[in-house]
Amino acid sequence: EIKGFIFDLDGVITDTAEYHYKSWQKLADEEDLFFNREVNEQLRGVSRMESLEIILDGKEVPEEQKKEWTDRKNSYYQDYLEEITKDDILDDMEEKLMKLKKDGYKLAVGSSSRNAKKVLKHLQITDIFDTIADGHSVENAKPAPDLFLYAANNLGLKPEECVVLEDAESGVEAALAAKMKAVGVGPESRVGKAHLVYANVGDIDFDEILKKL
Ligand code: B16
Ligand code: MG
Repeated sequence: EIKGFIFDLDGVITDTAEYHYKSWQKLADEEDLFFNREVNEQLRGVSRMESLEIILDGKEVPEEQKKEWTDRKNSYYQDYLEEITKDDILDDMEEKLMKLKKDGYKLAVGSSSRNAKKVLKHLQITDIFDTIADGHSVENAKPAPDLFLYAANNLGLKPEECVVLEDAESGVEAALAAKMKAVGVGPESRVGKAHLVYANVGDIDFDEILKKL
């Protein structure tokens, strides 16, 4: 029986991917690193340092340099975050969240981002959630199941009682590794391993999810 929902943030509740992209692009231009939208696609749901490793593509760089680069990218990203408002909530996601809450389901955020709380604050939806699991919560990032297990534990639910909504392949894998029900948002090529797939956030149908999963 489904008792709770764990929502990924970037790509499910809001679209911060564009800001991540612009921030990495700025750093890459400054440091002469190869980067474009195609590379950016691979960074979906991936932690900050892991994202840099993907961009570096095997190129060896001293640790302090990596730290400085990820810090700089993050400062660009945080500047963009200042512009986020309630209008940046995707489609009718807030109404859907409120309906689930009213129906008695537990709600969590399960995001790789260390900026998740700041994003939620700007979107003004922090209080809807019973718990927020973010990039600070656990050691092992997605595709490890740790973040979602941490969220479920905070909700007081067993993994099989939770549905995860994810737009990233690494996130779907993490949900499956946690033995949770996975709903993918995006193309089959990316989230096809999920139990149920919707092409867009606006298509997500919670009555159908509750019936089918
Ligand atoms: P930060 P999610 C992820 O958020 C993003 O999709 C990913 O592109 C980003 O690198 C990661 O958060 C870390 O973000 O640099 O803010 O810690 O999809 O897991 O909500
Ligand atoms: Mg995501």
